[in-house]
Amino acid sequence: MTYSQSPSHVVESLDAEVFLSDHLGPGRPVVVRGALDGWRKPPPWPLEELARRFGEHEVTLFDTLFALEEVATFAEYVEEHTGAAVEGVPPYLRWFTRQSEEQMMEADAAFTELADEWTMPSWLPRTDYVFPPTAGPVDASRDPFPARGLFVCGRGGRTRLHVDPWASDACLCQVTGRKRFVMYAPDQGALLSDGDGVVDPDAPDEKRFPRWKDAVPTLDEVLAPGDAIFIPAGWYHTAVALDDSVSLTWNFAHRTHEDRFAAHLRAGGDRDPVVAYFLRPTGTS
Ligand SMILES: O=C(O)CCC(=O)C(=O)O
Ligand SMILES: [Fe+2]
Repeated sequence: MTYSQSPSHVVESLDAEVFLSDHLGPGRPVVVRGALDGWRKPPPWPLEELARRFGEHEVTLFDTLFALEEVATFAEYVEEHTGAAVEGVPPYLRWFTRQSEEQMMEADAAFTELADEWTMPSWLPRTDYVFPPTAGPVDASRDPFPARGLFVCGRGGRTRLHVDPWASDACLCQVTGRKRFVMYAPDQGALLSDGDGVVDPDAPDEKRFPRWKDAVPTLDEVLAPGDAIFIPAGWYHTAVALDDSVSLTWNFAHRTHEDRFAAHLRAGGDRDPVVAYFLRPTGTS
């Protein structure tokens, strides 16, 4: 019997050229161990310290997908939903920088304060994004990106299986705690989705998704503090925090995928408020 070595989805280091040719271009996920080495404030960032710094800020709490459930202060969240005593599935603190006109509770001030303490992994492109549109050098630690946020959840917090919007790729930096990530390739979609929704593998509706168990994940890995993961457009992914967790994340479309992003806009994607916000004519706010 012969078998070909499947390409590795977990690496100990990565350079920009290989990222472009093997991951960003073809749309292949990758976990990079130690990707956050060199941060001025090395992971893990203790939650208590973040609570001391940002405790008074109002933040948005979500369910296990993206439904806004509650507004609380950062300190209230850490107090009520993290630590040893917490049981069950806590709400999920997703604190986004500004990405639409109507957004509540933006994290911009906190990101400005944190800007010197972290940096985008070195293998990500510095220039030539189409979403947000930028020609010159950018760094997600300083510059706006869609869905750029500080994600905090107590142990057991999770994000249900989904595909990210905007035909966009994403990067997630795991800063504090361990997080299990499971990913399915886009071609598993016929098994995982009925067009209106996606199966929840933790509470599957077998009638609605009778063949979901035939879907095979490509990646099932535990991220540790200091790791980063690349989530290509169209990939199904779900995550669960194995410890109290802090992640930094953002979405983007790079010029490499300009045609795909343009097609998304033509198909009506330009009416999305986040897309409209980032593509608004310059000179307006
Ligand atoms: O880290 C997580 O919980 C998943 C994040 C994610 O996939 C998202 O926000 O789109
Ligand atoms: Fe996602």
